[in-house]
Amino acid sequence: MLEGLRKAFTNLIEHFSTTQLSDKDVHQILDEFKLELAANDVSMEAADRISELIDEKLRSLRVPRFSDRYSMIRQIMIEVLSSVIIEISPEILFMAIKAKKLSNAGPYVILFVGPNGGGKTTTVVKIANLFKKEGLKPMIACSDTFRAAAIEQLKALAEKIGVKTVSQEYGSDPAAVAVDAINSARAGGFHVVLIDTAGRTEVDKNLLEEMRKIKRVTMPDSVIYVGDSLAGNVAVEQARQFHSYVGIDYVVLTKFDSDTRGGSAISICHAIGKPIIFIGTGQGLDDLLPFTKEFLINRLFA
Ligand SMILES: Nc1nc2c(ncn2[C@@H]2O[C@H](COP(=O)(O)OP(=O)(O)OP(=O)(O)O)[C@@H](O)[C@H]2O)c(=O)[nH]1
Ligand SMILES: [Mg+2]
Repeated sequence: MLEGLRKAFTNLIEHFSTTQLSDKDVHQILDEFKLELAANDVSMEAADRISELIDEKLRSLRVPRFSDRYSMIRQIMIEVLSSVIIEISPEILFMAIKAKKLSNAGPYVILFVGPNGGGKTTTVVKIANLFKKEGLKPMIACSDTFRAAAIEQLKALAEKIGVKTVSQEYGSDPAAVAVDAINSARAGGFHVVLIDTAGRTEVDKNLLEEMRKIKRVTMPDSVIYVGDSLAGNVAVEQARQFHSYVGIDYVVLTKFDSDTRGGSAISICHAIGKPIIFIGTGQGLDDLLPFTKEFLINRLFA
């Protein structure tokens, strides 16, 4: 995992810490570095920004005699990467849900959106499981009324963790299912409603419109975008489109356990300016980790 990115940064640190370089050399090395980033799913825009920041910091770097140039340069890379990645602690979300619970203003509503097969349904259940562990009462709305077997899949997973679901027939209005769930959650004293939706591609305007309608009708407290870390630059474009259509608050990146190149984490943050809250690390319902800058930095600069 992340081997390519790690190599790109390690090479760069070595180049800059062992040689006295002319401006031309610096530019050439940074150009090669950008290509390596791009080969590891970092978008060109994000790669440009990272190189620009590194260049700026290198220019103002003064290395005192006898000090360790290598670790100073390594520190620059860490600072640059930290400034591009956006993290948020799940605690913030837990606290927002608990605050709404205390104010008796009805359940906290979270709308999950994302492309086909990105991992929405699994992630909804993983997060509901976490909420349960936090002492909250979650309910799940089966608002994917579109894909064959979507409702059965969600119900079977929710049953494993003992979380209640609300569903209607296939083909029914996903917004109506969500409203139904919110009403029964309110009546039953549930604290949070997680709305699972059908996967859609960023080019399918009808489905994107439908997603907008679900948002308009349910007025969610948060919208979580579930993206596939393996989808590379496609994931970035998708996130951008979803963000412009519905507005995203948090990102979950799934399939981090697979052979991800890792760049999409950097690119998505850069493209939409929203934080990653969790990463999915497997198909099991406990395979979810809070996302932190340290997670990435430790793996890239260990
Ligand atoms: N390895 C791995 N597999 C995952 C992860 N998250 C989800 N999956 C798998 O990815 C596949 C698709 O997951 P779903 O949760 O059904 O994805 P979805 O976005 O709901 O799919 P649609 O409803 O068809 O759009 C399933 O086989 C999941 O088990 C993850 O973090 N790691
Ligand atoms: Mg699904």
